[in-house]
Amino acid sequence: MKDINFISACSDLGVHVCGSDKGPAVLTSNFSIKNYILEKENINKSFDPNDLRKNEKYINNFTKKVFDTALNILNDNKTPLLIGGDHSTVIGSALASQKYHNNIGIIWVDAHGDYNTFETTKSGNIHGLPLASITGYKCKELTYFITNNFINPKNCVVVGARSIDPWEIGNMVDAGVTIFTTKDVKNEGADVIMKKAIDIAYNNTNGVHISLDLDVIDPIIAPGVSIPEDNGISDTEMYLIVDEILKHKDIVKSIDLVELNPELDIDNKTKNIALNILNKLTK
Ligand SMILES: [Mn+2]
Repeated sequence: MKDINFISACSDLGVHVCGSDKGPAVLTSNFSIKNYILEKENINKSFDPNDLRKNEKYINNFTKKVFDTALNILNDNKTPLLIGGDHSTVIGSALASQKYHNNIGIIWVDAHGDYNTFETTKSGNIHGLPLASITGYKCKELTYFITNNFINPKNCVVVGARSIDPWEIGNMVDAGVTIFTTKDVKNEGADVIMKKAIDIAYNNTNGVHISLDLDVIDPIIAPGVSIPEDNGISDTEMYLIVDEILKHKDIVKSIDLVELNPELDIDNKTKNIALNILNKLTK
């Protein structure tokens, strides 16, 4: 990890719940780190339950901006740290890292699999599709600006999952993604699971992209997320995951920290955990 530059990915277009677009401003205000602020377009966001491609066009426009920004940071010999925003915003950051470093793995720390496709999504919320998109598993519409330069799903590891749709798990098994559940983290230890994840993601690759979704943490501890899932990992376990990232600074090429929703947070609990994570990563 070289010098970090922030990308403020101020978009909540990937989910029907509003507010995660406000996350970056809340988290970056006290840092004196170069910060590329990307705003979503001023559109009427789709909330139509029958719309299974909600805000697709505008998410694609946003993804291309993130991709170009992350690539600029990498070309400048720096490390991009994207702050979301909902999880759909990282399609551009992960694929920029893949393009620049030419063959990387990815560790997706998340309560959800984010491995739906337009064929399997029931909500039409595109923040449920980014990992499939990044690993080139269908969803080609969401990566229209890139051809054949995706992260190999065999180098893709999900950590902390506890809410994966049955039709989504079929996609993950088909693609060859490795899944470590919340139970795995609790039983074996967050550090042990992260070491295993890094081994898989770094196997025959040039580095690893890390994507941290705050909803992996239990919503009693971190309530400020758009789609909370009960029985998550603790903040202590989250910090152990971050400490493992720091122990592997040489192979970690790019990072995301997403899904803080300040409008749903209680007593700044989630914000403070996110700030602790950012302080560790930028120290
Ligand atoms: Mn996610």
